[in-house]
Amino acid sequence: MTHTGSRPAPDYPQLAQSIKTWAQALGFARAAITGIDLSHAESGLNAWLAKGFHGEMDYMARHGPKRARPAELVPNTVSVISIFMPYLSGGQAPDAVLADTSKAYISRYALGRDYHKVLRNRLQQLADQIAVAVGEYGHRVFVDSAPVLEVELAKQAGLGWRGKHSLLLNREFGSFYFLGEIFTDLPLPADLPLPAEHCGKCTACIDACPTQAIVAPYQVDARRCISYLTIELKGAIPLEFRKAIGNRVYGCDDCQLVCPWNRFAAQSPETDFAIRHGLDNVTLLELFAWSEADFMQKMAGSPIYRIGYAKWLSNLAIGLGNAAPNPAIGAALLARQQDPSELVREHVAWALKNGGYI
Ligand code: B12
Ligand code: SF4
Ligand code: SF4
Repeated sequence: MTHTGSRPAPDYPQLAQSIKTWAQALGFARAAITGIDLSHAESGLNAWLAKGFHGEMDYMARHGPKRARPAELVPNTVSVISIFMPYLSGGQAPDAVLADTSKAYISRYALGRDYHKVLRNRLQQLADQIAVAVGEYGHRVFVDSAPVLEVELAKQAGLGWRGKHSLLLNREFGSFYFLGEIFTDLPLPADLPLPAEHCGKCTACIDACPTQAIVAPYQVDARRCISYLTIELKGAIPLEFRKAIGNRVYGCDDCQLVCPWNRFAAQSPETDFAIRHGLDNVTLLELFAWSEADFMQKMAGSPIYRIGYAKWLSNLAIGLGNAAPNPAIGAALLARQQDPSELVREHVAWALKNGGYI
């Protein structure tokens, strides 16, 4: 769609203000606007790709410079409306789960409904509301999966600064939120980036990373990141990372958990992110006992569904192999030694050995 309405041109500053108000009414913590110049970020993206930090995420390289050039991705784009939505939904204290080796630590963003759906629907509602005000206009909504430098766009829009872990954070909400955007052909007045960043001399996120994935401030080698290893990587998790993964079976939050700005991180008002199946505080053994049918049924609508049953069992096997030894764990691992999946068999074999069961 392009902006072809026959109505008089809107009052863009007023429209921008309305968009921010509508966004908050739709459950976004905040919305802000930026232009499309990301040329300053292109060299960083290229350097990251050149070092191979994207690992097997071929899609990160596939779109070439489009990732940093919004108007090449969606022709006629002149403005980007950037939003964020917090996802924390209470539950057991993360540190307590991480410290209990019998428990499964699931990244806090994945305890409820798949955010892609939640944010995309909500962004579409915002886009539709804009259409009511201005008539037909060009736009496209994005959440996560598109070839877009979302953190950089949000930073440019003044929604926060980039932490040394590379994520967006701000003083009011910390960093436990999702980002999304509407690309549009409406020439909305751009907001300014924040005047200052507030990491100072802190390096807590870099120091806390269990696998030393933050190889330098603002540089994450995805190949070392537990989020990549437990979610994105299709094949076997390299041996060198398995002990460090501990009981993190889906994603990792350590670099955010230690961040001083997350001490008062906002809880999400979204009921869609409410914790399902007690995933905030569940034992590895309980999850490992799920059949494939259980997995498909319980994880339907969750981001975890995307990794599939074999990857799920493999991740759990690593957790079990790292857990304090216990006969019930040994028995559960032995029972899956002949699993039809080669991936699962290999991780189970490692776990049996690492846990001292064979
Ligand atoms: C690929 C990806 C990943 C990869 C790589 C992470 C990464 N830092 O690049 C993996 C799988 C590891 C990952 C993990 C996570 N992710 Co992720 N991920 C993305 C995705 C799809 C693209 C990010 C991207 O463009 N990376 C490319 C690199 C180049 O970008 P960058 O790190 O921001 O680098 C910039 C600078 O730091 C600098 N730079 C980086 N490296 C280098 C190297 C050199 C040599 C130089 C000079 C400069 C430089 O240049 C770059 C351009 O400005 C975005 C969604 C999106 N479409 O943007 C979500 C996103 C960034 N992820 C998100 C989340 C929540 C996570 C996790 C917290 C999930 C979890 N709990 O497990 C972890 C956090 C790990 C971490 N510390 O980054 C959220 C972040 C929200 C926020 N508050 O910022 C996003 C925005 C998704 C969303 N829509 O909400 N993720
Ligand atoms: S832990 Fe420290 S360095 Fe890392 S993002 Fe937070 S304030 Fe910045
Ligand atoms: S998500 Fe975990 S593994 Fe990845 S950079 Fe942060 S602390 Fe390191």
